[in-house]
Amino acid sequence: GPAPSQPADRLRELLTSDSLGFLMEAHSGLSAKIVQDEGFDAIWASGLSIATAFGVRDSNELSWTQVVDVVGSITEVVSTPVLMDGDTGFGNFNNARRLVTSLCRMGVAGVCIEDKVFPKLNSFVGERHPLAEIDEFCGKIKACKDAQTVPAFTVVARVEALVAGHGFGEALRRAEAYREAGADAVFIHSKKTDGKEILRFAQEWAERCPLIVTPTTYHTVPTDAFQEHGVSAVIWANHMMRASIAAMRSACREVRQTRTVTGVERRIAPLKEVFDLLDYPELERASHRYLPQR
Ligand code: SPV
Ligand code: MG
Repeated sequence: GPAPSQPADRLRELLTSDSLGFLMEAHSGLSAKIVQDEGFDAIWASGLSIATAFGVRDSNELSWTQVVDVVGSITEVVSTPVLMDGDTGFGNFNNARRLVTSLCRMGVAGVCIEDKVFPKLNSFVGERHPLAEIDEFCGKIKACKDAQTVPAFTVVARVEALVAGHGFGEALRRAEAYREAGADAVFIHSKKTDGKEILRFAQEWAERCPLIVTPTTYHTVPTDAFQEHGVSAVIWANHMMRASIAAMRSACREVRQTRTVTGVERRIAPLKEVFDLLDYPELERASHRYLPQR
């Protein structure tokens, strides 16, 4: 039959097809395996979630190689395409293109770079984050596109103008400049809760190139509205990490208070699930095949 398509091809297909695609966040091999098991189209390797899993802040407190190592531990164990949150590209055009060549070697499907300045701070913390100059960011996009060694690799340009309080016109102007610079898709971000500026942006954007949204603060907007406004993909950006904090907190507290694990036993994953998730049965079969049988 035909060769299986590569992750980069599948991410590109997800972004360019007529139906709305869904990316779920992962921040480790384990969380990526669960996302894949549950049938998501693609994985968002979230900067916030990866930093949080290390116990540090989403402000480039991890080195870029630490983040890339985590992304590599994800691509090693899943076949689902991975879109890496590349923050600002960890520096100027040169740092960003070095990132892209590393990701191409590792089988990562795409990278998202945002128009802020290094060191960035998470979009939901503080106000009026400084933005990159438009021409400087366009050069960064061009450098990334010129550096990719996998033809279908996707470079997403993330527009922070709305989050930084610069208004709608500035957001549109930047998105258009980034598209002209060669971005394969635009990620428009917002921290408003009603989602109105996102739907308005999508309407005005009118499918000039694939558009990605991240309904974290505006999660009550019905998902169908994104499809109806021509959005290509939705990222659930931090929900695996937040689910794990809630579960760990609750179990940890109960065990501490009751001095026994019996109470939490029925609501934590059984070890059988752990072993099935990591395919221990395959090791058993392989052992029969490759070890001398006595
Ligand atoms: C992330 O998941 O790290 C993101 C999305 O960049 S957000 O936290 O909404 O900025
Ligand atoms: Mg991020």
